[in-house]
Amino acid sequence: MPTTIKRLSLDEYIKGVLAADRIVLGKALSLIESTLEKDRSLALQLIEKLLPFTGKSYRIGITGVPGAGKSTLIEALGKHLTSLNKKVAVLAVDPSSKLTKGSILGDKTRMEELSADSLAFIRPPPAGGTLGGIAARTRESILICEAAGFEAILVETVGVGQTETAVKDMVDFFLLVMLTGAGDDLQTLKKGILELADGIIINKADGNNEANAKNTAADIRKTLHYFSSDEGLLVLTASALNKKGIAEIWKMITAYFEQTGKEDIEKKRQLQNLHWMHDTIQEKLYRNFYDTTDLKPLIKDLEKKVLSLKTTPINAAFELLKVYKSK
Ligand SMILES: Nc1nc2c(ncn2[C@@H]2O[C@H](COP(=O)(O)OP(=O)(O)OP(=O)(O)O)[C@@H](O)[C@H]2O)c(=O)[nH]1
Ligand SMILES: [Mg+2]
Repeated sequence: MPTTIKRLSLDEYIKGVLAADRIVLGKALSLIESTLEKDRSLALQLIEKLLPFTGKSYRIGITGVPGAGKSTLIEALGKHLTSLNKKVAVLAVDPSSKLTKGSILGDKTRMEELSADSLAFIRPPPAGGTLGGIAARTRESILICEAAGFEAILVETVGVGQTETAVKDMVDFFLLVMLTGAGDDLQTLKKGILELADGIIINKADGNNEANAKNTAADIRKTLHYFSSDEGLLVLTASALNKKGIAEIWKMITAYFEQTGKEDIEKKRQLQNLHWMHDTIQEKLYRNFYDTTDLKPLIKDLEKKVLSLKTTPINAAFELLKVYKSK
């Protein structure tokens, strides 16, 4: 692991990001992703300075089971946007991601076309760390990309419950990519995904699968009909691979922004900021608690007592918190 990474000065980061200098942008994102204390303080200063230049993008999250075609769809949607002369940044949240395997730049879908596009910027998911940590970094990365002038930020997430919720809480529009016949059609809907998704795409609607996909979409629409509060939720079919139905997806997203209105999007973002604040407190307190060296033996001791029923979990927790507070 490199011990000394050459960092730029705060001013160089600010100027470079605002000038949309890709090299500096990449370096700024590396700074954001760093967990070193001194990088953190520089990163926080950078975000503070760039804050006035943020907020002007469409923040879009894309979720779905592995292999649903999220990356392929992001590439197709990204290309559609760049064809409309819009600047697109792609980020990813994948807590399972290691340096060798990333969901967007691993040996799977590399988004080759979009990477070669001068209006697009693709950032592989940061490796490792807790979901809380990774989610916080992604929120910061969104702001940095906005300051660099990106008009649409597409965030790919792996389809794991907690990651979905974390990403939902940092975007304006949450798109669920589904497959037909994968056993995840109606079941997924029951799993509370309705509260998360702002739009649903039945992907791989091509070849023999096209009719099935259309049927699934119709079924889902029918199911949604029973949930009156979700009348606005749209269900479309697409083939990300053949770039079919992509313009319609963008129409669906922009219609959502128009219908919701600037004020309500702003309110949603303000609430998300509040959550962000509380998430940060939780994350910090949690790490601080478990990093407190003096507590470690007591934690071990009380763990044993809980296991052997010598104390209750609640009493053990209260005792530990009391000692922690007195530190
Ligand atoms: N036939 C067909 N295949 C597709 C379509 N979209 C994606 N695929 C294929 O499905 C496979 C998975 O696509 P990805 O875009 O990597 O899926 P993903 O959801 O990003 O997968 P993870 O990142 O692993 O979760 C690839 O082989 C794609 O070529 C589509 O519309 N039609
Ligand atoms: Mg992917």
